[in-house]
Amino acid sequence: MNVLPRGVRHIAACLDRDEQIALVEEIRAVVEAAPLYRPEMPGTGKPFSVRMTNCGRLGWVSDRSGYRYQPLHPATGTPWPPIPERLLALWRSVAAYPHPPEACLVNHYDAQARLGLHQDRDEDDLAAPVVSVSLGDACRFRVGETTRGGRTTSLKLVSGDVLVLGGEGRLAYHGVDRIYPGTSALLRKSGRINLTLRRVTKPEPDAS
Ligand code: MD6
Ligand code: FE
Repeated sequence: MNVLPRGVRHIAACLDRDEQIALVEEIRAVVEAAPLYRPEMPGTGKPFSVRMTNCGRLGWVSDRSGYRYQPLHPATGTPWPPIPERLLALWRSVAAYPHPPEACLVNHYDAQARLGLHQDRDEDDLAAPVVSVSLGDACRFRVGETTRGGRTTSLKLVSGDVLVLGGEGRLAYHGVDRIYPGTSALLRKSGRINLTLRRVTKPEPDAS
């Protein structure tokens, strides 16, 4: 039995099948307005194997000049579509944080795609957790400590699972080792979608 690092919470089967179906439809509409594109590694420009887009006021992007949040889609130049209400409701129920998320990164994995170990640290407000939702094919997810090279443990994330990185786990290293193709029939084609909800800016001190 794997013990997850402190602050890392795996909520298995958080979304039932009907909720997953409804969410996939909402994400389809997001992707129609803001097409998936392939980000590039800062510096080298090496393409990611994962394709990405965003919804929310801000979106996370990566290109040769670095990682950042920005209000416009890098290819279309238009604002990201809004975060679906269903995801805002999920955030309210699991984030234990009194302000709404501002960004939702949409990651799309085909059977070969991977995501290397990384920390999510491009946000100004590290008091807020990152909340992620898995849809479609299962994956092997790896999560470790807050230092690179620390101990890691892996878990299988399946469609409908939610993972929360908060508190002491907010800066835990994590990544996706592999996809298990054909393990879900949720999406029309095989593949995996992961949605990560983030608060980016620090709220005004007196606002709630
Ligand atoms: C993924 N997830 O599951 C990638 N980041 O495809 C992440 O990078 C992630 O699941 C922060 C918090 C939760 C996550
Ligand atoms: Fe991440």
